[in-house]
Amino acid sequence: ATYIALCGGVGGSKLAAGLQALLGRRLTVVVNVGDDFDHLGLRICPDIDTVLYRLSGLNDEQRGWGRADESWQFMRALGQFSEETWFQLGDLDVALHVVRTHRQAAGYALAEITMDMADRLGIDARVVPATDDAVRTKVVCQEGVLDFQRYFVERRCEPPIERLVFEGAADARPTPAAEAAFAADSLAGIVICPSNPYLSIDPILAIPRLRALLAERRVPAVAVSPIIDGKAVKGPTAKIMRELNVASTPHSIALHYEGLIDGLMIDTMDASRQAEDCGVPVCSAATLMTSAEDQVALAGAAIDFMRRIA
Ligand code: GDP
Ligand code: FO1
Ligand code: CA
Repeated sequence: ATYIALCGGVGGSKLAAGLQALLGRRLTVVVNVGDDFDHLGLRICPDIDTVLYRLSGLNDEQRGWGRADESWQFMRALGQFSEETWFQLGDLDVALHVVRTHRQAAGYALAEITMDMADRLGIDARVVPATDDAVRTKVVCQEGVLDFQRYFVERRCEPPIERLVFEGAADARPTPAAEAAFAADSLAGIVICPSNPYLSIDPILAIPRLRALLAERRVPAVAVSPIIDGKAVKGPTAKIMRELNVASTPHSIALHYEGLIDGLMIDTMDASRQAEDCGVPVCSAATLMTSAEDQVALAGAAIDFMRRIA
């Protein structure tokens, strides 16, 4: 049996790591590219980077993004020549961006480059970008339209969001590897990781063919709530839900994915309070992942849940 995980960065990649531990090559991780941008001539793909580093064990646990044992000499030198220092590129991290940019300039597709990097890092799972085409998340707020990294990193998610635009998504095609993962006879289930639904999963689902593949699934799909006890574990998910006038509850997550999921996993903390009907079966589990053991345990619970509702 093979499985697909839809994934953003920091939160999603934790569950992807747990799934990889159990499934190895039988896991395809379809990763958001809406965060991608060009910076100082380099193509940066933050969610892909985060997934590659996490699944290879090179990730920095504290920061959530980038590599462990990082140093910042490049940034210090950069500051001597440029004011563009709002986005941190670590000395180790910069190699990945240079190679990706070089290969893209040579004509390789993002999926080919990413799969080669995953191989070289000894990653078992198949890590595939949602699309090879350019999808760029734009944040519409009162002051105008912000590029995603300007909003997220430079402005620290402070401007209230009015709405999000996924530029290029309507014309984007899934990568061949993503398409193949959905078409596989062996496909047994699809997991929407506990990523930010608005910033990390929606840009994947904004690609019409990917949304259709999920909507027309013949295997169970389950989402894991990124909201625990009304709060996000990390990042702006709950803040954005407030700004969009959505209650920050697992119930809202179920509604958000209506028609695209057959089950929702919520935290045991929310199990007693989850009074509203989510419209799909709900499974409660320990969804806070603070260790590799937690990641594997939650991954196992997700796979069990999919088997139960199949
Ligand atoms: P980003 O792309 O780096 O912003 O990360 P994601 O979109 O993949 O994940 C962000 C979301 O992950 C936030 O909404 C967090 O609440 C959620 N998250 C982070 N860690 C955990 C965890 O251990 N358990 C659960 N259930 N959610 C988590
Ligand atoms: N996030 C930050 O908050 N500050 C940074 O300087 C930063 C640099 C960075 C470099 C490479 C990379 O792959 C990711 C990086 N991130 C940084 C994380 C990232 O851009 C955001 O967390 C996401 O796009 C939201 O998922
Ligand atoms: Ca992201």
